[in-house]
Amino acid sequence: MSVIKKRSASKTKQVFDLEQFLTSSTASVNAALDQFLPSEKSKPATIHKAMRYSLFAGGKRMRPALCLAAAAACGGREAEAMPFACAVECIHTYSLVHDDLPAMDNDDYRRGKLTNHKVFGEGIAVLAGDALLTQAFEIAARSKGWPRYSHQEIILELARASGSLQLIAGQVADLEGEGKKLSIAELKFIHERKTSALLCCSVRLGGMSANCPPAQLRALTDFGYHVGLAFQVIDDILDVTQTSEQLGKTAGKDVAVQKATYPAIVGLEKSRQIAAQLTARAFAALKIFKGKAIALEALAEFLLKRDK
Ligand code: GRG
Repeated sequence: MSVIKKRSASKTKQVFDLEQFLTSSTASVNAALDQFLPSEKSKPATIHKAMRYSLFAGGKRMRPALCLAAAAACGGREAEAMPFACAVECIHTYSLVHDDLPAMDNDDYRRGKLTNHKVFGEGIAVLAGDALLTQAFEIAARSKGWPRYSHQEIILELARASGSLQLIAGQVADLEGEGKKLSIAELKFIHERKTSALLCCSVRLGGMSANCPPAQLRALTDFGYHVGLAFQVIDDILDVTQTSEQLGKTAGKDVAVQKATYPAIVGLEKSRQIAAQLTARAFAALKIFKGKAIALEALAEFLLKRDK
């Protein structure tokens, strides 16, 4: 059953205009990122050009959207969640820039454009990634704190999600797993850290920006965790079913480097079932919002059905 608004949607069921939400949230996030980042002319211009090149290369802005949607579910305002929406996008973009480096995945295309190191060279790409990661913490530190959530907790949230026990842990396990036969449990360990941790952090920060009560934060954590896992299963499916043009990055890479993925271990059909089950778990977590989390529901549905 879809919650996303369609032309023929029934009048009785609550539906959500996700297209309008994404168009508007992407525009606001892009404008805010433009304000938060040093201008291209700031010296040395090369690093600021490189940071902006990848940040504004045309990502889907799913983490910011999840952050803003979580804030809305908790009755918060977009402006209060915006610094965190931008911070998570900076961390995400840093991880992509570094992931594409020759020492990692060695990719030539990302977000439909040449990768950062192909345009600016490896040294600047490493530094652009470093600077984007640091920028995220500066943005969060400049934001305001809330009665329930201090700056310390907010910074800790970002540090944990991007540190050596989460995002980096997932990347390390991913690199070390190449060419090896991994179990489903080992693959889940990678997905939880490489992908789910930052998506979950995005949702949690949205709730925290609305000063949400603990029960709502627990529900958002449950939602973010399952949506994050589903996101990576779908990403693995798209890698084998879509073209490089559709994805804006090299398709078929996982098979080429013998990466353990759900499609490789359980096949495409079972992978689709697993992604749908994870999304259903995410939906179930939103019950306590009693219909106020419709933007999150629509995003979870969209992420399950996405084709890029
Ligand atoms: C510290 C040297 C060094 C490297 C770290 C942590 C890391 C590199 C890489 C993270 C691993 C990674 C790229 C995980 C994949 C997550 C994922 C599915 C990304 C794609 O997200 P989308 O589809 O991308 O939202 P867009 O471009 O739309 O934002």
